[in-house]
Amino acid sequence: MTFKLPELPYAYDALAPYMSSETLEYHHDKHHKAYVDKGNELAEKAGLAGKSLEEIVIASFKDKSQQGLFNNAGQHWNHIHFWNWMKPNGGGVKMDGKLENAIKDSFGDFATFRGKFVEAGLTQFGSGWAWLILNGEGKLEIMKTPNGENPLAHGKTAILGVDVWEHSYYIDYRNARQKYLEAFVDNLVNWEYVAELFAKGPLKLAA
Ligand code: MN3
Repeated sequence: MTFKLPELPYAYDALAPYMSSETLEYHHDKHHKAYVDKGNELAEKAGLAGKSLEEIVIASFKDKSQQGLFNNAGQHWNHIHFWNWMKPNGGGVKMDGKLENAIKDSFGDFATFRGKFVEAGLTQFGSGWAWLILNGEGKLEIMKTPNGENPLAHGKTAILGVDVWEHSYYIDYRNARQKYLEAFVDNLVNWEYVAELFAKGPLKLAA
């Protein structure tokens, strides 16, 4: 077994009213579990079962014959982080000073960052993710990707990401993706985890 479904780092009802226990039960117990199960099956078939998740994401993204494995491994990586990118009583502007400075330095002010992050999630047509990434020059940038794709596959360092697949918001927000994204930034983001990833610096990947 290469991939393992992690436990949620909080109770199913801990993120209400911004994300309901019904959403978390389906999203974690059904959707994430399906990526883990299918990913294990396909990693085994591809002879990659002994590799790390990061190695499998990168290798399967490069090899177009492994699209199915990439979709599931990418989504496994995305969701492991996504659960940690949220916490009860999260969001807002209170965060580590170095991270706060990097946001101001990169976007001008927090409101501009918030607007661009929400816009990226809103304009990702169909399923996908919006990201805050740390580039090699220490600046932060916004990125969006379709389906299971992520910054890691492109050799980039994600420090925050939000799932904009309908399964992440349709129970609580129906079609109002913007309201979901605003609630994510204002009430859910675990800035401690973002600061932890920011402090690690850009990914060092073997060439
Ligand atoms: Mn999802």
